[in-house]
Amino acid sequence: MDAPTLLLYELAGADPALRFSPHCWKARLALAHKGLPAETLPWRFSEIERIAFSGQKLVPVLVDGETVVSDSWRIACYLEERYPERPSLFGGASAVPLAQFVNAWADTTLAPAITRVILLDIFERIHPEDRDYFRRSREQRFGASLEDVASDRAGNLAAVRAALQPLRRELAARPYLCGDRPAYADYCVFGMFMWARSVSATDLLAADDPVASWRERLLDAFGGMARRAAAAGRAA
Ligand SMILES: N[C@@H](CCC(=O)N[C@@H](CS)C(=O)NCC(=O)O)C(=O)O
Repeated sequence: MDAPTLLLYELAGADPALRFSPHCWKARLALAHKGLPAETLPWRFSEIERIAFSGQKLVPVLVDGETVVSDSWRIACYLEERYPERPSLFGGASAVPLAQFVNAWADTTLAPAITRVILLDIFERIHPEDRDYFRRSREQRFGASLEDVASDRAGNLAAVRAALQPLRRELAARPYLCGDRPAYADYCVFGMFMWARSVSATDLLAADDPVASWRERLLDAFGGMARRAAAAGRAA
């Protein structure tokens, strides 16, 4: 029997091929890990109506037949439950809370630090119609202008590199966070790197950072799916 075709709504830039959301990358990687073909649909900040059927305003949104799931963590849990015969995203029930912790670390520690480095790059890459909303919502969130948030480039980049210390320590001991093979906890963190890679020419990692070889391995995973994706300043 052919695998079903799923739909994944992903945040896109002015160029619809540019898919930069870290949470959408987590969902896309989860689908690839499960070997599930999915049609990925570009979605922009101002297109709230297009995902109104999901009952909320954020992407990723996964549509699997009659089932609609939003939120990357909920999508991963849904895929694990719905497709148990396919490779496990977590490696067993007892590993789920740990993956959830890594996701929380990526969302609450890494993402805010990375945002400060790539904020203006995001602003430049999004559709002109999305810019007013993006500026207003993010300036409200930060309590400062986009330009002020991004002004200390060297300091902001140093903060990201410092925040990566737990990842650096673990990846010195094994090829992936999840062991010999990547799994969902890896994708939670790698999604953050795909976010930066998609919109910004700034490399979050120093050339000799041990995290870089893990990132290279994940760029090559699934036949180079992530490496081939549209990215700022890089040939597609
Ligand atoms: N916790 C959610 C976060 C989803 C989220 O924040 N999505 C962003 C894209 S990265 C979004 O849709 N933003 C729309 C907006 O800011 O209006 C998840 O993990 O999926």
